Amino acid sequence: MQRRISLIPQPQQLTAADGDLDLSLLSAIAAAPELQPLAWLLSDLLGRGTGLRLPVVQSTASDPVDGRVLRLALAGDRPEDFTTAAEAYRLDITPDGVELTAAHPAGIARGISTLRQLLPADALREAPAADPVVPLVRIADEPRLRWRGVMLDVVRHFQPKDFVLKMIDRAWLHRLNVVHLHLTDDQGWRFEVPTRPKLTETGSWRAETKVGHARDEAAGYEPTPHGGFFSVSDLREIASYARERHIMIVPEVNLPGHARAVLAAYPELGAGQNKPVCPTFGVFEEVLEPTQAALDFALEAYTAIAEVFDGPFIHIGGDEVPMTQWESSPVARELMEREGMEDVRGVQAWFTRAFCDHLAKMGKRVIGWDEILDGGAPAEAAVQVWRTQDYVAKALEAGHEVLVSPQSHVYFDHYESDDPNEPLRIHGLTPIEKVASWDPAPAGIDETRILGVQCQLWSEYLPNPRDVEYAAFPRLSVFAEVAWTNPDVREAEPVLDRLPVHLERLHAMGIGYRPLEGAKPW
Ligand code: TNX
Repeated sequence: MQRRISLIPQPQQLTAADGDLDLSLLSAIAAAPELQPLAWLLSDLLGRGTGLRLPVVQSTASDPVDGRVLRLALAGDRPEDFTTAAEAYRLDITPDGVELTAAHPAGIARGISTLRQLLPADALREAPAADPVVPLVRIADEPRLRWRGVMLDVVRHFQPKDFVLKMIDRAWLHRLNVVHLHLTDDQGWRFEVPTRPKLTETGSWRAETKVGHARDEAAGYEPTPHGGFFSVSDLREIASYARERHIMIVPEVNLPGHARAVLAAYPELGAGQNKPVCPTFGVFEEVLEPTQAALDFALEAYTAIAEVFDGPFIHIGGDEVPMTQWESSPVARELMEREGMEDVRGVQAWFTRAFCDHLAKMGKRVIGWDEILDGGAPAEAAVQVWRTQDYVAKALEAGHEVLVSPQSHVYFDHYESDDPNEPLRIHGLTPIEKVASWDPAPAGIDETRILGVQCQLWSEYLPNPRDVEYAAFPRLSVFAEVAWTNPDVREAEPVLDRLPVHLERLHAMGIGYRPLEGAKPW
């Protein structure tokens, strides 16, 4: 009997034949030498959910393996890293075996995700619960956009390392390729910098989280002490876990604003009075003073994080930087005079340029929130647009590449409906249908300058992994389709029709998603 094939994201080309292949009839996973790590990972995942133990053997095209196998092969000219071509793959499942072919290992990693979705949903469990059977299909696939990301805010509420690893896995299953970690903000500094111990001794902890609104008290939010951080070894583990799955981690060190945690630890770097790590949420006026000491600090923090994460991008933040402290700071005034700046926003631009120059020397590219445009930023910096669509045009005009992530469509910390049963959210309304109908690069935009798209999970009102999951899923699944699948293919079979089958996968993985029929009391 032929099962209905419901994949998310929908592959660009899929042809199904009648019948299934039982993977237990195969003798091995045969993989090119460079694909051995992915082959072992696949063998492990298959084994966990189905009990099948396929050995991994080494093979190249000139050294074929006899019998029926699950073959992972590299073919064709190798595309550059971080291109859509690098993530293209072909997956052929016939009665003779499985062939997964790509020109780059990243494409094999994406094809493995599709193969996992072709298994019964119960094969995604942690112990054997399904037969290793897949339908006969021929798939040729390649993403629409280069950058398909999800941002985790581990600052407003710290999210433990195990949860970060889980989210990397979930991103992988949805063929996303970026996990952006928001690591520093007013409410905490969340990673170890060995040369600056007070960042984690002082800056990672807040005495209490004050409820922000009267409604928060009604919802049961109690003022509680809160904190946590990732050690260098934690970061290394996250980095290699992501690397194995060909997921790029983009770490964000948000400066020169959102700096209350830095300044609680090192008040001498600030332009105002000493204050503790911030116990409330919002935008605060504390910023770094534009001194050599503050710049040295920032560059040290960027060096530390850039040494751990080997991806090409470092996020410098740069959002919501109030100018009030600089307006009244003699040091900032002197800088403005010296550099001939007419506008105080030039002070932020001064920081941005220094960050870009420093990171370029380390072989990294900078990305920042769209506020870096306000005072001007070097054209080689990429811009993550979150405010309005106008900033997409503005950034493109100024020569930047753009990551599209508008709060109007892909902020999953927003409400999902206006039902009073919805759990407390920061504000906003982003129902899943709105995500499903989103076109991130409408006609008229030069798509070659669009890096891609990213959804955000700000955690002011998502205090633990369970809340993050409920906010993220299944909106993230639908987002992944928007990011990967071409609009004409999306229209042919609407993603919302495929979602019920996909929810069985989320359930099998233990994800506490929000039910489609509406919020349940939480
Ligand atoms: C705006 S988006 C912020 C964050 C908040 C978020 C809440 C952005 C660059 N800044 O600091 O957490 O709204 O939705």
